[in-house]
Amino acid sequence: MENKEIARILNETADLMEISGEDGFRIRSYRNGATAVEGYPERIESILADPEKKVTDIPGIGKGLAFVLDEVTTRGSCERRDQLLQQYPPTALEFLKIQGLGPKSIRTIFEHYRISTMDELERLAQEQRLRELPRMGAKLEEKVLRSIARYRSSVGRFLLSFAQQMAGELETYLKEVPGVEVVTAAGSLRRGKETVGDLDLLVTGRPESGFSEAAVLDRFVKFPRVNEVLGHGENKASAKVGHEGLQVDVRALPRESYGAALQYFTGSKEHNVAIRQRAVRMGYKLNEYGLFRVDGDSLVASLREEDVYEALGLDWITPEMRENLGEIELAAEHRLPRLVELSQIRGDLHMHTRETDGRATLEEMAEAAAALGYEYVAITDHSKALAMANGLDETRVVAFAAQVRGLAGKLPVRVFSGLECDILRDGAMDIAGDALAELDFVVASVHSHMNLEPAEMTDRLLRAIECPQVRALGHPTGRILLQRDGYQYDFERVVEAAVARGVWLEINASPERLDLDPARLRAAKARGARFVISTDAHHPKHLAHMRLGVTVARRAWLGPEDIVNTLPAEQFAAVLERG
Ligand code: DGT
Ligand code: CA
Ligand code: CA
Ligand code: ZN
Repeated sequence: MENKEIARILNETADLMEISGEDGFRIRSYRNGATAVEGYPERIESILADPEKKVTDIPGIGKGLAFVLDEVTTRGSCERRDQLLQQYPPTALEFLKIQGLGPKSIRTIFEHYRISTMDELERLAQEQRLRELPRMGAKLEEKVLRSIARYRSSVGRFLLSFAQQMAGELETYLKEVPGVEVVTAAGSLRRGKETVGDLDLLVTGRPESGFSEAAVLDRFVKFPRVNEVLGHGENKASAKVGHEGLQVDVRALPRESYGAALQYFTGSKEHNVAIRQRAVRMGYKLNEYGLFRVDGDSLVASLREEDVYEALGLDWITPEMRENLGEIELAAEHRLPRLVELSQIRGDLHMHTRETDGRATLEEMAEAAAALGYEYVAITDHSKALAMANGLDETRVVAFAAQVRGLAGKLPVRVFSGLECDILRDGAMDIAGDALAELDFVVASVHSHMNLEPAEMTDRLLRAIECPQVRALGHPTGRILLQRDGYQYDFERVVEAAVARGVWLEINASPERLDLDPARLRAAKARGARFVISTDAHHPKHLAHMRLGVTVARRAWLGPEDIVNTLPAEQFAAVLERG
């Protein structure tokens, strides 16, 4: 079990304890434990298994919690959590995912109403009965209703990065089956959608090298992480995988229809409907086995996906664009745009170090960036409003800028001194202008008061953009995928102001953000915005998330000219200099 998962269970237990009104001291010990575990560089599981090591040596882990960790890693729960789950409906944990409802409000609701399902909670809000409770009002009811809707559309979906990782493991595993040559993820994963409903894997090989459909599917259902087989036929098997329960559909296909199947199962449905209509207009019929001429039923194309598109008079369309948003028309006119590629990214402009809540030093981040082939990075630690993260105050900002000037030429990539400066509630910067002016690059972000009225949030962001040192707006909506909607504001107005002031919009590539989303990116590009793709790395390995940010940019049809950090270091520095 990963440390992150252990931390999640500890936090969940603390939430339940809070719902039941236990004393703050015990709750805090679980929460502190969760933080300690999540940030610990070594796997807790291996420490527990190693007789030479003690988990109680980790700061924040006492004897009591050591026992709990043992329970959690062996059976995924602990005694306290089990007891509390007996006392409250299991939906208590789901209620916690509803924005606006913390453990205290859930406790109040349970004290006054006997409800146990999400539908019942929704009804309470609709019937305006939440506002009868202490500290609750009409606004909360609205928020709860919105959040329940979002919750319903997110259950059963998974982060793209998680699905990709699972697809990678399955690919390695299935490639061991004799004769298997290709394992490809199709569906929303191949299109790079930010969240994935289920994983669609296509597998093929050549009979002469021993490939058999049945052998692939037999092996798939024995994958150690399969926990429930949903179906096992001749060409297709489905199973739930991992304790998260991601559904995986595996299709084993003959080599000769692979291209057609890939086209079909990549989708999107909307794209395929339009493609099939085009085929019909041209006297063809298209299905997962191939493109056929209607008169005579003869096969036109099926081996390669490109062949299918070509036979339909289309340039091959990259999967990220297959949403029927005009890409088919462009492909017919050979006018598809050139999209940005990972290899064109030359620097990363948002990352944290040990100075605040990152895990590595500036030097380590610079080395990791060099290993990825970058020319430059901006180190952007937090500002002082994030006291929990030990954010920088003016003195430390000025000292940091001087330190980076002193390092010039001594690191494997060019380092720009930066800051992720908090945007305060009223839109003022958390750091005084003269200190900001010492830095090369300031990205301004909202981390607090995310529930302001849209008009107030708009004014706040407009004011932040007015600050002369601000060069980029960090994670511009603040959304957390599957957990939290972005803050509400007049997006068009803020984009227009950003364009007027030359402030770039960030595509935050961390897997749970991917913020901005493709639809907003497209709207922003139409208004003339420029973008940076940044990872917000808190660890050297997070720098690899860049490819997720690039995928999002490609889904928005952005080209290298739209992305400022495709510029070579010299040119990028010149752009910063000009201000
Ligand atoms: P997801 O799994 O919800 O993230 O989204 P997709 O796009 O992966 O959808 P999924 O798994 O239902 O289907 C995979 C692809 O199969 C889909 O993108 C398009 C293709 N497909 C072609 N025809 C049909 C059809 O009639 N029904 C469905 N469900 N999919 C179809
Ligand atoms: Ca799918
Ligand atoms: Ca599917
Ligand atoms: Zn941030």
